[in-house]
Amino acid sequence: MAVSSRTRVGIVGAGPAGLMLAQLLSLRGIDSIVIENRSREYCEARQRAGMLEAGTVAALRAAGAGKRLDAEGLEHDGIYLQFSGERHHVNFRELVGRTVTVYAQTEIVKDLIAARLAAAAPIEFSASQVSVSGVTTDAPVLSYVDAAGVAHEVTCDVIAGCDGFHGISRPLVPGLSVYERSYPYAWLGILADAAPSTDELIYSRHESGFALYSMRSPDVSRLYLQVPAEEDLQAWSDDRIWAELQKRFGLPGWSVSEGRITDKSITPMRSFVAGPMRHGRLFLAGDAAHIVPPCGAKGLNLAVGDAIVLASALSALLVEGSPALADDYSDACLRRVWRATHFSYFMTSMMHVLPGDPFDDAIQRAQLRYVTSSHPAATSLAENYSGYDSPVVGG
Ligand code: RFL
Ligand code: PHB
Repeated sequence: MAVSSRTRVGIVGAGPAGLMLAQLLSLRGIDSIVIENRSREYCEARQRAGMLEAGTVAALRAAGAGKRLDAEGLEHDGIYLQFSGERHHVNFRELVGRTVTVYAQTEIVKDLIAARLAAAAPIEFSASQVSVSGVTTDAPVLSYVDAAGVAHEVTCDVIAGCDGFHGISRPLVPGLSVYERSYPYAWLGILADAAPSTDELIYSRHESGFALYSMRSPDVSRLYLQVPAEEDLQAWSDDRIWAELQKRFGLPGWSVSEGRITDKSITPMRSFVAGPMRHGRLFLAGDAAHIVPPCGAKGLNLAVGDAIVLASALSALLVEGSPALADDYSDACLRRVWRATHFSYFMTSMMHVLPGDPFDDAIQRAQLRYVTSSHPAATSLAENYSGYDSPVVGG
């Protein structure tokens, strides 16, 4: 016999989308439960995003999760774009009056989990057999087996599918339209105990391939290399990685500072948008509905944006009995998602090298020349990178 309980919102997944939604609902006095199939340790250590739009920073502050972000986040005025042996700064603060902030997704997840636990609000890690039923009724059920092996059935008003790209929620939406693009390359990412030798991120297009210089703190660098899709991580010794990074970023008198590599992984690249993001009483948010390639740093920001829009929509629906925002949820999110999908595609296509394609090579360098020399073109890049049309908490 399963243990039965009731809450207003059942949230599947304790990534940024699910945790932010839970936090925003709790600030509005709406009860929820978060069910996660991985352990807390795993969720808090999973290396992913690092760059936050201005609107995401404001939203985390408004959600009461901005204290450590304000103390430890690294605020940047812009980014560097490097190509043909030149490095150009694109200054977002000057161009659009906004900045961006480096603060790792791992830290956001830790901060939001800590807030949830401090409020003694329900969150289950290491759950198994997670399933959702009855989403076209007004009492959908979230079922799972907890870490101790006890089965639970939680009757909810609404279910939020925040369970990432490989979750169980998206397949529950019938007649989904899917738009997809894969790219013939991947990113090899490393984390290194090395003080960054740059003050802001460098996106470098080199004839050997793209490279990104990012960071996590004044002592830790996060670096990425374009590698072929399906690349074998074993083919990349630490020495080979550093040599390739030095080559792709190197400028006369400047080099990458090296250190101990503490994490190494390969990420495939994909653009994916699925809609509608709602079926009955099931709402999808974040990577469960859309994926962007990481060049341009949009994925985490989109996930937080969905959570903000969904929290307002569910508050109107469940507290005021007004369905208008919930009915508009999918369209409102998809407008923002498609803008970011185009921007990520634009950045990815401009920066990555397709060997043996001289036309592509010339087009990319012409585009890079344009965005680093034309004020309107640089302004467009700055507007998109720093966050166009970000939703506002409580808005
Ligand atoms: P997540 O983070 O994948 O969280 C989903 C959670 O759901 C859990 N789950 C389940 N739980 C219960 N039952 C099930 N059946 C479940 N199935 C799955 C999972 O364990 C997980 O905890 O999705 P969410 O919340 O939508 O957040 C999305 C972001 O994580 C993602 O978009 C970003 O990390 C993308 N991304 C970046 N985004 C940025 O905005 N800026 C960046 O700088 C940036 N860099 C990156 C990135 C993603 C990367 N990788 C590895 C994909 C760099 C990389 C390398
Ligand atoms: C990161 O710091 O992990 C990062 C930053 C910018 C990107 C992608 C990833 O475009």
